Amino acid sequence: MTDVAKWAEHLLEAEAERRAVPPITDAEPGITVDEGYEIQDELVRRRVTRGETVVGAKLGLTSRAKQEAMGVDEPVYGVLTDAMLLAAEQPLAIGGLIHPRAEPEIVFILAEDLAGPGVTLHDVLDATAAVCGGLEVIDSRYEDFRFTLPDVVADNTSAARFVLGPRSTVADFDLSLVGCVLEVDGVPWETAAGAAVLGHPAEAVAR
Ligand code: 0L1
Ligand code: MG
Repeated sequence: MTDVAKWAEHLLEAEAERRAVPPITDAEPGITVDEGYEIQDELVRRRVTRGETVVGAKLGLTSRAKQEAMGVDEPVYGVLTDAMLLAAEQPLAIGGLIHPRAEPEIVFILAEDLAGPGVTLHDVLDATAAVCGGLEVIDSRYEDFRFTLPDVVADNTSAARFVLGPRSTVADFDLSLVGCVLEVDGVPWETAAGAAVLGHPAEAVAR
């Protein structure tokens, strides 16, 4: 039986001390994805106990490219709190993180809660008040971003910081056709389309 409290505390300490640690599965190879989520739940409970508020959820590993890069075969979800939210013009203090990476995201701002099973892409679009582009800063607590699926789930899917762009309504465009250009110092670095996210970004939310 996995010691959920021990591993949740271990990951929170690694974050607080800005110290990358070996993946949990190095010590406990048999840990399951469900146990990973139990550790994540405990970790989030501890964040809330220390004063943070849950403000949203994040989906990770939703594109085939990212799944292949990480050697996993299913999407994952994590929890976002107000302590992770950066204001649009706020510089990111890199020194507060271990080895941050940035990811462009499509963000859904929901007018009402969704509860499964059986949520469809159209249910998601109906429940959506607005969408916006966002940047997520992930910061795995594991050495060299080396992890298995249960590890990354336990680590709240590497959640660290996020920033939101201006809002639009879903009626304005087809999200599967939305283009994304990630620039570094004004130089285009990567491009993608909304369809890279399971065919349609709302499909990822529905799952
Ligand atoms: O948000 C993401 O897609 C990242 C999920 C966790 C995997 C990673 O740390 O790259
Ligand atoms: Mg992400």
